[in-house]
Amino acid sequence: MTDKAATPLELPIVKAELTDAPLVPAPITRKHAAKVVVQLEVTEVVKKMADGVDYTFWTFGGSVPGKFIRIRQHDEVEFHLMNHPDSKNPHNIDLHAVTGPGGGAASTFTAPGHETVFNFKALNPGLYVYHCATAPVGMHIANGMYGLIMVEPEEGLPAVDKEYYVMQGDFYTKGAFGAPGLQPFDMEKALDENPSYVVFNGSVGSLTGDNALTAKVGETVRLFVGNGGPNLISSFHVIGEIFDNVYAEGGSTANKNIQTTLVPAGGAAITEFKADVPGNYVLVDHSIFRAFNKGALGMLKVEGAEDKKLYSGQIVQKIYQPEGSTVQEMPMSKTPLAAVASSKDMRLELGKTLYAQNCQACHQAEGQGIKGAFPPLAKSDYLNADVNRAIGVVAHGLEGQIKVNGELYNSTMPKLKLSDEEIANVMTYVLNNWGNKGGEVTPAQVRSAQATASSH
Ligand code: HEC
Ligand SMILES: [Cu+2]
Repeated sequence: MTDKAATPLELPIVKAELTDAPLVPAPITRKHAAKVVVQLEVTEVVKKMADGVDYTFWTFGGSVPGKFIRIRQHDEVEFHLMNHPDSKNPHNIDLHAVTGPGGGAASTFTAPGHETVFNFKALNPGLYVYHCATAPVGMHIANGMYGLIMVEPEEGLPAVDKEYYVMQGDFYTKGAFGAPGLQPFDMEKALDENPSYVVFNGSVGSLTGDNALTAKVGETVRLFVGNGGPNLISSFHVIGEIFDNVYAEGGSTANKNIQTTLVPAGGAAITEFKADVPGNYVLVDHSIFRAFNKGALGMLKVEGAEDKKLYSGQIVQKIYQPEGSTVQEMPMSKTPLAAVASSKDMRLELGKTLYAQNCQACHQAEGQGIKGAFPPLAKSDYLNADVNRAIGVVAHGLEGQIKVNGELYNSTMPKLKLSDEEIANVMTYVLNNWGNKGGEVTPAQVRSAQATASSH
């Protein structure tokens, strides 16, 4: 083991601050180069992939993605890679910020219980991915061995109010999405590029509920976005925001006014925007089944005063009657042209379709919800304890904290444009499925539930 690193005397020595996602180290204020010492430890650990689902992750620093490293252009880095004695595999590191063979991989092959050291000079500024490059490389990456290193330009990055670290990855488990227990890696699915999970920051729900990112109205936000892959390209998007700047592929040129930015496997992007309007903003891979069905969904909560000029909220909801017929406000209790159920069976049938069209994207096909984002309707204690309250939720939408089956949710259910008849049908369907208590909801009950709900 070589431990003496030729330290040019003129450079001050700095120990790198390393952070776990979604946090990033403080911006660099130095106006000169330094000798930066990075100490990164590889561990193989069982952690949560999703509610009730565990996975043996291989990590740079204990979690996925690996520690965020922040240095300055022209810094000389003394890089230490330690592999924990409990590891079962050798590992190494390829940093895309390195100019040199294998990005460091050739110099860092490290057996369990060993440490390797190499030096490199950061020649180019930018946001770079690092990853393990030990064979089988795909498997090491698929198990979570990636992270980001930011090489700030000499002049630094423009100041912003909030900075966060978000990194996407695709995971291949023997069981399907949500199948419980400790899930082994599935090589066949990985070869087919058919992940069971696509997530931000290593697990389903890592950026939702209590883990949501936060900002205040008026603040500027910078997201350091990476994609570890191993296979998928991310169409990174924040629902309801426009990126003022995107440093595409982590480089030095800012594209302006971007809706969705492509983040390649083994690539990165820096996105910046101002939080102008309060509310919940959902981070997604806009290959949208990945977001709502495989986990690639996070949330940014923006708090502060509303500005109705920027965003009014819904101001009108009317019946639309073309061909010159008079347009009228929709009365709360009138059912427009929708089919009217004449029996409970018919209600169940109509409700099933309504559920698929209006609810399933969030609450999922079997009403199981998505942990941390969308509460379950299956065996929901919240629903079964008070059906009228649940009718109110569907009729008016819901914001604020609720507890469902012991889990807290603090999110937004939108107000849906459903008639009393439709609410009766979909609620009857929900109540008679997935272990719920049964019964029939009639349009009359929907009307009276709404009357009570709006009176407090
Ligand atoms: C865009 C996503 C979305 C859609 C679509 C949606 N919901 Fe929700 N729903 C939520 C969220 C989020 C909550 C929790 C709100 C909170 O945290 O305050 C919720 C809460 C609920 C609750 C109360 C909590 C529980 O689990 O019992 C019920 C009942 C409910 N929704 C029923 C429905 C029905 C029925 C539909 C379709 C007609 C529907 N939702 C459509 C997101 C959605
Ligand atoms: Cu490895």
